[in-house]
Amino acid sequence: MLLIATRNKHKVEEIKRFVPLEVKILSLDDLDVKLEAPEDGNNFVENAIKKAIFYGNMTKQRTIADDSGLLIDSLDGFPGVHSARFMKDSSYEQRMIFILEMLKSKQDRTARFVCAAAYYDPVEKVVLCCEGAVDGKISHGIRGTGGFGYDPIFIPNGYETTFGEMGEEKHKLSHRYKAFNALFEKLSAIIFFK
Ligand code: ITT
Repeated sequence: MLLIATRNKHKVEEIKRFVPLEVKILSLDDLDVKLEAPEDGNNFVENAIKKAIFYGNMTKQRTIADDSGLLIDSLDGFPGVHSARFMKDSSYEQRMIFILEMLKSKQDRTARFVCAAAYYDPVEKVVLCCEGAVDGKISHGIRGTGGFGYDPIFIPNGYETTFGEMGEEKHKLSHRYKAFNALFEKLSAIIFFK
C-alpha cells in the first residue's frame, strides 16, 4: 500500500501514473487525515520530505509527497515555494492576471516549474527525494483550459503551446514527470511493492 499525501486532486492524477498497477493507492481522505503538514521549508525538497514524514508517521503507511511550484526569473523566483499560498483567496485566473500584469514591464519572461517528489517508509525509516524541473517562459495571455494551477501561462522550451493547451504531452516532459520518474526508478530498485 502507498499513501499519496496531497490534497491537490490534479497532482494525485498525475502521480498515479507512476505507481505500479499492483500497488494499492491510499489517499488522505481514505485514512480520514484532517491535519495539514507543515510547509515552512526553504525549498521544494525540504517541504516534500516534511510532508512525506509528517503523513507517513501519522498513518504508519509508506508515503509519497510532492512539493512544487513556478519560478519566474525576472521576479526573483516568485511565486516559488509560495505558489499555492500566494493570493490564496483568489482564483488561479486572478493570480495569473496578476502575474501577467507584473511581467508587462519586463523583457525577460523565462520561468521554470520545479517538483520535488519524496518517499518515506515509517517502518524502515527510509527517505528518498528526487527533483525535476522544466524550463520555459510565461505566455502573454492565459491560454488553454487543461491541467491546473499556472499551466495556462507556462510555455515549455521547444513548444509554442502552454501546458494548459497541451493535454497528454505535458505528462511526458513536466517537472512532475521528471521527479516521479526518477523517484520510482530508484524505488523499483530497492523496494518490493505489494
Ligand atoms: P499539497 O501541498 O497538498 O500537495 P498544493 O497544491 O498545496 O497541494 P504545493 O504546496 O506543492 O501543493 O503547491 C504547488 C502549487 O504550485 C500548485 O498548487 C500550483 O499552484 C503550482 N503548480 C505545481 N505544479 C504545477 C503544475 O504541474 N501545473 C500548474 N501549476 C503547478
